Amino acid sequence: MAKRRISDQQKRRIENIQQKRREKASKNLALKEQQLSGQTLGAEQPGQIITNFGQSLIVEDTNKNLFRCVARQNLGSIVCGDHVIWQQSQDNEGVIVAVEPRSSLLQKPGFGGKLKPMAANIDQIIIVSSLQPEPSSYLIDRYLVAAENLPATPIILLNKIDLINEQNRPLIDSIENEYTRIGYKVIKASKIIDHGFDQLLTALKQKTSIFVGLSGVGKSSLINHLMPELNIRTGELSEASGEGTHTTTSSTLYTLPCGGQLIDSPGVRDFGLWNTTAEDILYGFKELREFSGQCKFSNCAHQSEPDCAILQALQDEKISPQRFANYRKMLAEYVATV
Ligand SMILES: Nc1nc2c(ncn2[C@@H]2O[C@H](COP(=O)(O)OP(=O)(O)OP(=O)(O)O)[C@@H](O)[C@H]2O)c(=O)[nH]1
Ligand SMILES: [Mg+2]
Ligand SMILES: [Zn+2]
Repeated sequence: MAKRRISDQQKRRIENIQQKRREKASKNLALKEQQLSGQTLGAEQPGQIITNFGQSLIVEDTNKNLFRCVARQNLGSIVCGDHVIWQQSQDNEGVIVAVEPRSSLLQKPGFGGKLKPMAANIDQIIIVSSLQPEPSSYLIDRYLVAAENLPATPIILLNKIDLINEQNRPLIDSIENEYTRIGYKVIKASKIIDHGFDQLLTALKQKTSIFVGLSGVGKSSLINHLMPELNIRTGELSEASGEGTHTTTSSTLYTLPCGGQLIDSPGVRDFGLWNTTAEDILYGFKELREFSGQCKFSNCAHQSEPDCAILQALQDEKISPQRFANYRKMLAEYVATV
């Protein structure tokens, strides 16, 4: 992936701006804390983070009411899906005083390669691809590596299938066949022809899932189609946050009528892996992982070693050449060779 080149001067300027913003934010927080300490706070109670707007976080209480909260300092980053302990300060406001331990934390590389937490306590990652923009098996495979290592169950969703035509049908069919063969659930969907939503709902039941994928693949549209009553909820959220219309700029958690929770995440232009080792990447290719235990050498790099079970499986067509090529490409891209 081409790295963006920025000059030292630009770097210093960006760092300066960020430092000023951090100072301003901590001043704001201190002020808010001062105001809060002057108020009587309600009893400590459990809640869940619905979304994080930076300075304010939206907490849902056990009665599904929403509260705009600030967090006490030193709680670290708090993200969508987090379970917290909070206290009410005013009518619709409160303060978060503790974060419960997480079962998982999904992160993505942010500016300058620093990992940015996206969402917590995820069971399933729904990798959304579409016909427009076109699906890429390399992107799907990078998301699969991230999901397998989290760990969370990945599901592949091919969206906008109303746009299937003679030219793109072979690509869609091959993606569907390939990933189904490996053992992943593949769901084809379209809001235009109302396809795939029963299958999607069944998969989402009783789980906490997150939609991830490129910008424009239709993640928010899928949620709107699943829950037509959502507009009310969106209005509620905007009101609680005071930030006006809610767009997909931060991850947001929705509770499904059938049980289960679904997080809409802002789309990305690309998805890279960070802090990834060769072991993580192999672990993320689950059909390759299964063969790797049978290699002759325990430290086999699966490149040209004798009696390599992965290379043998490739020859026997038990592993697809496309997946193997993506595995090698990912190693070359993300793991420095010594
Ligand atoms: N043809 C077709 N278009 C669709 C379908 N679903 C969504 N779209 C269109 O795709 C565009 C992007 O949809 P969004 O739902 O905003 O995409 P998103 O993934 O949430 O995008 P970000 O929030 O930027 O990540 C919109 O113009 C939708 O109308 C579909 O099933 N078929
Ligand atoms: Mg969206
Ligand atoms: Zn091997």
